[in-house]
Amino acid sequence: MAPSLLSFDAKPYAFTFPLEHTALVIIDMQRDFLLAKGFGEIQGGNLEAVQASIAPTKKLLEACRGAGLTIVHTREGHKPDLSDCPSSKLVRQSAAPGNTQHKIVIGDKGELGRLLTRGEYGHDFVDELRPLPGEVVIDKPGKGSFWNTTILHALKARAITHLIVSGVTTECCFATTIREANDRGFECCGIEEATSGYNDACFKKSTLDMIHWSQGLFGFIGGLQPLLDVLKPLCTTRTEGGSTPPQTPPAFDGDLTIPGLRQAYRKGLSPVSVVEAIYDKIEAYQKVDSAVWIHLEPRKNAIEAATKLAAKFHDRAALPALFGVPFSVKDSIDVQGIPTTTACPVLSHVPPVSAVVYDKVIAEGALFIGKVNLDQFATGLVGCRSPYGITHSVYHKDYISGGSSSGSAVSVGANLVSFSLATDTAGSGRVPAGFNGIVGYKPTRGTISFRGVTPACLSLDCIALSTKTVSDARTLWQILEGHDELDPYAKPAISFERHINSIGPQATTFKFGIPPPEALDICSRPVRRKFNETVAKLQKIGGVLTPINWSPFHKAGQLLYEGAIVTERLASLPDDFLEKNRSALHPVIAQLMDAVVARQSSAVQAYRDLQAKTLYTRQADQVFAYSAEGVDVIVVPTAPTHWTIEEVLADPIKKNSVLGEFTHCGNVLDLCGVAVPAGIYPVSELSGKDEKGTLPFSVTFLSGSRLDAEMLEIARRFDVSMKTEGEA
Ligand code: TIU
Repeated sequence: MAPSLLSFDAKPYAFTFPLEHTALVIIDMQRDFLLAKGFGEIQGGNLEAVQASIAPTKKLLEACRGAGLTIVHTREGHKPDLSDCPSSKLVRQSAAPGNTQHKIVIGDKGELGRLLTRGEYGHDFVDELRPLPGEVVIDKPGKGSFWNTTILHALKARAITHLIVSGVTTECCFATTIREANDRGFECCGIEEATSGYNDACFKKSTLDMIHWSQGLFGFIGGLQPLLDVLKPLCTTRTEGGSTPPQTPPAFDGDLTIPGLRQAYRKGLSPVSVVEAIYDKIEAYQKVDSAVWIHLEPRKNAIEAATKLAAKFHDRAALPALFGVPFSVKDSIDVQGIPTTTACPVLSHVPPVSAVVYDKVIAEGALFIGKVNLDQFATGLVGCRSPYGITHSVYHKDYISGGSSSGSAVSVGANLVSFSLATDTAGSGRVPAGFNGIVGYKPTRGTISFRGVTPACLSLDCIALSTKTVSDARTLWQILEGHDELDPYAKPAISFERHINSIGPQATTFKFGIPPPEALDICSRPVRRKFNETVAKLQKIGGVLTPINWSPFHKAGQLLYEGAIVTERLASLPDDFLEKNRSALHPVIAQLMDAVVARQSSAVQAYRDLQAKTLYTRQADQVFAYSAEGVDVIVVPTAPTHWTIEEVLADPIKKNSVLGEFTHCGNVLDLCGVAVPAGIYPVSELSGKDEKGTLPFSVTFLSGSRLDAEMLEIARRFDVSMKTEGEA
């Protein structure tokens, strides 16, 4: 459970770092700084001095890659129009009286292209230190790496708290970056041989001494060899130049998690073997549940895609992040050339382009397997509202799969794919995850593009990710996140983020709130029991239970369906849609739509509801860590109970609404949330009948807008502790 700590000799004392929370940052190893005729030669000449760190940095990079550390490469430079280059940087030096050195400035044409200009030859990395796919590249306009870049967000997203820092130049960007990182809470250790500058004889010792002076004013400075010594035993890749005897490619062991597959692929597993194995499983599962898929790619197409992928990436040490990872897509998300039905065949359309999320995972090497079932129009939390059939929980054929992302959760829960692209408006990603023993993550709205997805309720819709583990959800989030200027609901890229705590409260303890006892009364007996166990488990892993104001969460949940806001569900449909298509709709959906029309909500009511939504959002903000009394997360049961299919069919609307008790507020209040498996309980405890079988229990972690990184880290710790230590 505790992260594996490594330690090596450094000044002013040994640098101790948690392997999975540490990144190697390589500063500005660009041609412009390291090669003749670049920007650096103009700055300081003495290329021999600055080039001294290339070979040691290469050794360091290989050791860190081998040990599986996060790798970050920074690159200094400017947009071609120089709009991000202040005059202080552009002309100060050239304006010096008597200047003969700075005859050309940033943006001017030199022999390696325009100096320090993005896209030019000189701006790019030297050949020895090129990034591999999946490594983070940060383009920075300043000397420090944190000004006007996404580096803090990228490091937080990966739960990084410790940095090993290298690169050029010692006196400039290396030192500035360590000072900036220190202010943001990172523990940094610079590596002496892996940094250099233009005037090392004069500056290097002083610069490094200043960093560790006074028992570590800004951080640590260590030597290369002691670090290599501690990393060496962790190396999982072949040493360069070493020959390996011919091996039989490993067989697929059934592990569909992203790191599990990655490891197997690196050892030579063929993606074709994975495709063959999962198609065998899919065919067998059709007999268990025939309602999972709306469109299944023919086996031969998937094999062809896997074959092409294997040929494209033959260097198994340099694979893209999702190489050969099979996935399904909720059938409200566009895939070019394949009908998007939204489980309503009359509305089906064949999209000319794919949704942004689909393109992004394909670009990282993921393998598309098919499109999966959902509650019609992504409306419902049950999985019983589709003309393509009713899916059931992977745990029990009589119990619902949950919805609306029913096929997404089942395809992951039944081990047919590694992940599914889904959506979540009122709980559609979280509830089915809970009913199938998987993770359902709903990031802060507007941080992943919604372009190419048929809306359910556009101003509240959100992409959701169905995965096996919290870590997989986090990996996908990092790939999918990004501002889409063509998505009107996209949030701007983050410019300000809270500091991190490398050894402080976030690393060891966290504060969490739960609903008050009366709010939990709605839960079934096993859900209450398992929830109490979860609270105890959270306390065991460092959670501090803290009282919260539950009222804004409860009221926001009610606002979703009991006010005027539900009318937005009609806003994405043509005005005469209901009259024309009523008979083609699923009867429960038709009944729901009729009820919305009958409500005749006025514009006055709609504005009152929007004002209430704003008020509750502000009140919920107060609950999270923005204020001193704030909690890091709220923890709720994902759903209050688990219905049978029969129970839902007998009372479809009421049974559905109960399920959203703890999810409805999520998008109304602009929260992020992740449902995580939290054990199982006997079916008999729920039904009261003497019967065999188990059902999954799930808790959801909720946090404030854009606090995804913090929330996922707490959820990940819980997920890992459940998997390694079992239940409380
Ligand atoms: N001028 C100088 O020595 N360095 C830089 O401008 N950038 C970095 O140090 N990378």
